[in-house]
Amino acid sequence: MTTTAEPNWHILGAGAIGSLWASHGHLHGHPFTLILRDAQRLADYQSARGITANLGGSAQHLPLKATCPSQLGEPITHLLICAKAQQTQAAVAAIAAHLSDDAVVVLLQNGLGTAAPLMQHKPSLRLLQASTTEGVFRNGPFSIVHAGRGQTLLGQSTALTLPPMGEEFIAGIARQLSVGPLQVTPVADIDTVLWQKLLVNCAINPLTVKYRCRNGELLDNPLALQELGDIVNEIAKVNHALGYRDNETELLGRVRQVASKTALNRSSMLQDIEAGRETEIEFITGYLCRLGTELGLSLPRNQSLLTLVREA
Ligand code: KPL
Repeated sequence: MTTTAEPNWHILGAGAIGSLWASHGHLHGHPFTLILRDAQRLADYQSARGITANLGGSAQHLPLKATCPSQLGEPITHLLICAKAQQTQAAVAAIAAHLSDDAVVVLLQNGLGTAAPLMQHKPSLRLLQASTTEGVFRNGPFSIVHAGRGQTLLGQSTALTLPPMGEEFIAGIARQLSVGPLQVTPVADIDTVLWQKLLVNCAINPLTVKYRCRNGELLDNPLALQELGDIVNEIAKVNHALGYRDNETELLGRVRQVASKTALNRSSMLQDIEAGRETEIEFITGYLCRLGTELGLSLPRNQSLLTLVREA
């Protein structure tokens, strides 16, 4: 599938999603280069001799191309950012000197609020955003399991008022990022996709931290289910104030559907808490609460979950 004209894509963030893309790329003749945090992490990766990936079936060892900020040579012209929202600014700052001014950058992560600071940093980047429901988790250092198939959507946010890149250009980027079973579909309105994903994450992720449970267990626990309803009630107010049409019942239906489809998942936020890592809460519930304040809405349930996760 690779032709010599294919651009050289780098992936920033070798967590579950970044490693998933790099693994499928490697297997399908599209060698992405993973950018690891620092020289120590790269040395650890080299000792592990690559990524162990269970992509359905049995685990395999994949010697993916990897580097770190201090060893970057060539300019980065195409960058897929899979770093967690809370790590994005620092991770981009570490490679900024190597990032072409007009690089194509695709932001693929949970949460909202990282795109605008990125553009302030480098105003002529060609920034696209993506959202995925591929189910993947880390089961050890440099080891991932692709547990469930999902959908990946890509588009240009209108919130950033950048020059339009055009459908054909975006379709070309979607094709370049479609590797093996990972298909990336261009969409006209990525802002709505990202917003709806944020709402689902606001409802499910912090509650799984509160109840220390898998996504599906929120539906089996009457207390958690009641709280899910209360949270969605507040979310619906913000949704309405922003002019979106879907009402509280529809939002709750969507949240319940995701919780049920991903019933056996431990949410990414719960996984972060259990591993002692910083969570994405400021870019999920924190983002919603800041928006609520700007809109003059009070969101006490979400605010108290924000506090709970910050202190967890
Ligand atoms: O996106 C997710 C996450 O865990 O971050 C959900 C949809 C809740 C699936 O686990």
